[in-house]
Amino acid sequence: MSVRSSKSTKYVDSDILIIGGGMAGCGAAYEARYWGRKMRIVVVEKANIERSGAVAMGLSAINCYMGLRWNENTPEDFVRYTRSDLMGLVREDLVYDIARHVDSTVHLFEEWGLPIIYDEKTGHYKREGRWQILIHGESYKPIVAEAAQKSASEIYNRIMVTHLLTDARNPNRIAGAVGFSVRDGSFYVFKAKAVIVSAGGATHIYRPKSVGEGAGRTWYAPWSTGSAYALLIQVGATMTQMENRLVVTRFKDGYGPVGAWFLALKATAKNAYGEEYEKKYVDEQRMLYGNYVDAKPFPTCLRNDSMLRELKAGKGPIYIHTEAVLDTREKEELGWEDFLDMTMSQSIVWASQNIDPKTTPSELQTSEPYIMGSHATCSGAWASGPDDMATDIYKWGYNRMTTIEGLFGAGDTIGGSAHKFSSGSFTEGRIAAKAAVAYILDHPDYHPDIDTKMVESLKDEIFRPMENYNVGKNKIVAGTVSPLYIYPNQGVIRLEKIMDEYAGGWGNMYMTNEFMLNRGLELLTMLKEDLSKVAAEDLHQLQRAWELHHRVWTAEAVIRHTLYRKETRWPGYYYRADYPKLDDTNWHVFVNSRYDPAMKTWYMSTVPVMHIIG
Ligand code: SFD
Ligand code: AMP
Repeated sequence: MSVRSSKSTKYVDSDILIIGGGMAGCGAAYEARYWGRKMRIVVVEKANIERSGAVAMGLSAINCYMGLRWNENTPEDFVRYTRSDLMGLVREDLVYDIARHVDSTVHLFEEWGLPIIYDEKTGHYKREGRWQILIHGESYKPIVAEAAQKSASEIYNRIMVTHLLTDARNPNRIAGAVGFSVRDGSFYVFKAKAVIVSAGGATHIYRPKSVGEGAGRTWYAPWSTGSAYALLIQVGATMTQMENRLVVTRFKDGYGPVGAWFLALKATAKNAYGEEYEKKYVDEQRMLYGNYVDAKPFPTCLRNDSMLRELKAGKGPIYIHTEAVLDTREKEELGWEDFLDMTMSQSIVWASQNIDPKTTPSELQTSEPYIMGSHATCSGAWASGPDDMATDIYKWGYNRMTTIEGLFGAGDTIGGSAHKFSSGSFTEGRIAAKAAVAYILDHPDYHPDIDTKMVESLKDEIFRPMENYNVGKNKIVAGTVSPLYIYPNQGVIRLEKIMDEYAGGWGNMYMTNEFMLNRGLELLTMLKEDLSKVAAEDLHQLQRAWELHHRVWTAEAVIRHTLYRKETRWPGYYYRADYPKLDDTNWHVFVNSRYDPAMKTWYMSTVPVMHIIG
């Protein structure tokens, strides 16, 4: 009996289908229930919503909070900050929309039991930095998930969504999705009147710095596998800023975040000779990148750029001087809790390398690139903006609707709007869900029409890796090298090598050019051919196989976008050696792409960046 015929098919009907129960997905479920009281709201999650997504381990800060009730900031200020941090290019309508709503999300989190730290002197939330507040956040995700669990009609855990389904009568209209249970192997067909994709960002596209004992460790979650991008790209949704990959400065080896150390504890970073270096290269940077270097705070990518210049000059290692700031018990606790709440591996590295942060500085490094829409970066889907903010070119439908009718996105999925973080992603989920409810109410006669032949052929395709294994394993006596197939992990390693060497990974100091990108694309095309030969010995490996597919699609979009933008817009994230300057005359624009599934062709274009906030 073939593998596919041994797997039962289960149909699930919904009004709203939410794919991915992370921060944005939980926000979407909560808000969809508020507006769509009687609607059938279904969440499908590849892990278990209680501890899934980037916040699984917890967080020690909420990085997006305005403090409007205490007049701490305005949404306009936030747009200006985000814009200058992203070297001028953000969708200001989307950023503003999050800024004006995000505080109410944080207040809900507190009401639901998230311990937020207060400043005894002011009575306000204790600030880590201008936009960030401190939390005791080890249980952040279970607290937020509880609200989603109470709101959704049903939550399907351990189902990996592999493909979206468009309507049989209209290929530009969403109708559902398919996937499989990682536990019992059932094939699931979800029908929906509106779909919200909130499936997180992408790691392991580029070769990580962690190898050997630490293999697999990354700063952003290793289970962020690019589904949010691949699902959308394959049905023809327009994507934006996929070249804006994120590189973050992190504590070496454990990838501990730096925000609490720089902002709350006021630690400084110095080269091996004890010199501060961050502003050392400003004159050279201004010549190449213009007045963006004068922004306060100094943009995230330029902070990386300064560090990379210092390392190239042979002044490494770079140290963060934790020992100079942990002078009270309170600060010492804050430092340790920062990692114990959010990145335990960093505390483990300290313990295993005999580093006591009270006496010894720690090395910093820049990470491998990640693809995300929620941190200091804004890759993702091109989305319609809010009614009262968006200019005509940014508005063709409902808020946060992609260019596919009825298909919405939130969090890492949506491009053009950086610095959402956990709170902004949940908020964007709420915004998208409210719009999705309105969309359904405005189209009362719509019933999803699914092409059963297409669904059957997808079932074949989804279980093919297990079929490949059953047939091909007979050619192997021992080991993992087969003449007939590759394992998902072998595919990921090949992908990471291609991206690292040709598309501006850390192995090449984030440098690339047209020749390298074209060669990378060639090798990626060969990897794509081999995807039909991926083998999975069990359901876990089947999930890995589909995660590999999603990562490869994401990588292709990254290369195509990087090729198209002929300038170096975000030094420190990547450099086009053939266009080393930031070029505002020609490239003060968004780069958009669309893959046409019928023609199997990519189309690239640019869209103006409209400055709505002065
Ligand atoms: O300090 C499928 N983030 C931080 N945000 C903050 O507010 N404060 C911080 O302190 C932050 N830091 C930080 C952060 C993340 C990590 C990993 C660390 C430190 C170590 C960022 C936020 O976490 C991030 O912005 C949001 O979580 C983004 O939300 P969203 O919803 O876009 O992504 P998600 O939460 O990862 O959820 C995605 C979900 O989708 C599921 N999924 N389900 C079904 N089928 C598929 N094919 C699927 N593919 C994915 C996932 O399982 C997941 O549940 S600091 O470093 O900046
Ligand atoms: P990180 O821990 O690096 O993810 O950063 C957490 C938050 O602090 C993000 O909003 C960053 O943009 C911000 N941040 C981190 N380091 C600095 C810095 N040196 N100056 C200004 N903002 C920073």
